[in-house]
Amino acid sequence: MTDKRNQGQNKKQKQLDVFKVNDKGKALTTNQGLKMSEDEFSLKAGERGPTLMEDFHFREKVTHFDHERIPERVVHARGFAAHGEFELYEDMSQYTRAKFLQDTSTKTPVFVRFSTVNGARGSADTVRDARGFATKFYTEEGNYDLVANNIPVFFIQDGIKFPDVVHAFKPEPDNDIPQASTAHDTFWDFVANNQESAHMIMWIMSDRAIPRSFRMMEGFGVHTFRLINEEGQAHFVKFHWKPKLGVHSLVWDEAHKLAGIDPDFHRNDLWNAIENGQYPEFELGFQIIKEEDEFNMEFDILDATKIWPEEVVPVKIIGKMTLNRNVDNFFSETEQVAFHPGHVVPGIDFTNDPLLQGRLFSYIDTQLIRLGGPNFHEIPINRPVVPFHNNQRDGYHRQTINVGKDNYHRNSLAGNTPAPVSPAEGGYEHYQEKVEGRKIRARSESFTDHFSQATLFWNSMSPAEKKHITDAFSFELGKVKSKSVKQQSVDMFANVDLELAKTIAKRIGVNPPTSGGSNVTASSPALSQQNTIFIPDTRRVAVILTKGFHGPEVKYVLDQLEGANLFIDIISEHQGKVSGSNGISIDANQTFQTAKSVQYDAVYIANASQTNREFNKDAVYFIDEAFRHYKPIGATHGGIPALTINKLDGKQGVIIGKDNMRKFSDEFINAIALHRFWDRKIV
Ligand code: HDE
Repeated sequence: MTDKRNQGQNKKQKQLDVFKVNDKGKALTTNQGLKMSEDEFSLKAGERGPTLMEDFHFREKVTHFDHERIPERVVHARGFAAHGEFELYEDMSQYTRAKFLQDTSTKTPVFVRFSTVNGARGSADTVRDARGFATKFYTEEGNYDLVANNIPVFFIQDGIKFPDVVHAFKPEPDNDIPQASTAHDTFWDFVANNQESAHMIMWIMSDRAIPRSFRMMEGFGVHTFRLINEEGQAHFVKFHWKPKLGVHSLVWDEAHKLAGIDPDFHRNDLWNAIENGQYPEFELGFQIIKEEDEFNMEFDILDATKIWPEEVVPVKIIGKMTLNRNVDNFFSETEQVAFHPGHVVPGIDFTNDPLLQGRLFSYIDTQLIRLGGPNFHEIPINRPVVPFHNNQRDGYHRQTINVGKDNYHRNSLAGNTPAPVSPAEGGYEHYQEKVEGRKIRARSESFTDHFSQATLFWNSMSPAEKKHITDAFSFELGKVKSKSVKQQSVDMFANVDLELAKTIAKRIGVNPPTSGGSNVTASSPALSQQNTIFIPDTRRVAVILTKGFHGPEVKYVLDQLEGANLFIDIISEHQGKVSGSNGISIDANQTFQTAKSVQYDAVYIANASQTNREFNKDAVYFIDEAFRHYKPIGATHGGIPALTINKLDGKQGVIIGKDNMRKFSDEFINAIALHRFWDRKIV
């Protein structure tokens, strides 16, 4: 069984390996394979003369360079990806005939691209935004793409409005400001005048939009899809990814600062975790509704602004994805990967969700312009692991050499092949849904409740989460210049919660709404990050360590932290060797010039004595900032006085170790697992 699993997993890797080129140690050639004797000087008429047209090498090199860029994605331009594998926990044949969801003995290779939505390719990772979470499963029946987001609902209900919402959230067209941010007039004008966005906006203003890590995000297919089993029976399904590390976020001030200090924060985080063998894992879950229950929910299941509360429709966990290999080449793999919700396999089908229907048109269309023609499926990262055969021919950059003359269907020369095959032989057959109706441009009456689930979300938040949402609204609307847009927005969110709207109104200088409010009292605990998984694994700890530290005890603590799967950086007055007692020395890899507190989850002050004033000043700032971001802080021995200087003794989440290092390590690691201490009093 192990062999079979590994075969599945390695198949995509082997396919990609064929295309890998290692230029190291090789003679330099042109693209025609001609070895060149010179690559630094263009061909000139005389040493100080003009460059000659006949310099084919110069022209080839520069022309290729001039064409190195392809258009960035219209949305989701900034992304980062990794390879992995998917394994199934239990046979899902009761619901679907998809083979990769039936056979628990195979591992399906996957490629996952995480992304922000709004910003350009060079924007920062930590901006407030939804995150894309797109997975390509290279199955034995062809590629299946689950093109998901980390937020389970969307701004709009119909695909025809996508260009409008995207125009509104992108930088304003006159001056291209602001970058990668929704804190501007056109976005909020769109929101207030398209109130179907209310639920999505609550998520965007929440901590979900500033994730701590790609590894700590949920993924949601958003739309209702269909699963079809061997008997042709259909079930409605929503897809979920659940991270094994829990769902965690940054705080807004931290996200802001990280955008400058480490714009690649999420990239670094994912890359390093995989390089260090701490492979991110996500479990796949299904929420299933029977066909006959389509109209028994409080909302329309075709409406992409609605969730199915997990307490009403439980998420059944069916398998696990592990990301275990970084890409070899960002452009070839991450930039050229082409996802499409219409890449399905037998057993997975669509519904009439008008947003999904819009997507089914858009993705191929966008690849045509971005990847330069209809043969993007031949790019190595996009190739299925099974062969493809049809009568499609030619086009830009065609790679296959299709032999033979017969390139049309219904031929006799090739026995009418390639031939469609029956569902029993693996042929895809669309679900025969009965459809009836008049041609009409309209929204179904069942799509008009825009606020109940926005309030459900608000009701489900912890006090800290509610505060963050209120602050985020105040920030975003506080940046809006139009008083009318501010007022319209506040009035709109009075329909979600009157007190929330009043607080924002006061802060942004508009009239507090007097009417509104919601009579929805229900909540869904699954929506709160307070109820997620809390484990310390893979958190980053900054260790402040100066010479003269207590050798054995500090070493003991560091061993415990590493043993708990934590990543450690040692910050000292200089990089390199730092000496402690008992002849123990530790290598520092950071200084306060290279490391900032926002890059860490916790601080351990192992020793901060006997240092210069500059270092002390930086240490005070570093520790204070970590404290203000609610992070756990620990100190032992020569680190304890630093707590007193920062007035942190006895504060929540501040752990002191005097004699018992074992107890200290346990308490500190537990504190790290808790992520943040929201009830901490900060003055
Ligand atoms: Fe996309 N979306 N989208 N989208 N989307 C694209 O395709 C589009 C929507 C999502 O890492 C584009 O290759 C329309 C929902 C992800 O490469 C484009 C509509 C969800 C990615 C496109 C939506 C998504 C995209 C741009 C409304 C969550 C990045 C580049 C009808 C379920 C995939 C590209 C990657 C990318 C169109 C709405 C997720 C333009 C028309 C809802 C994760 O085709």
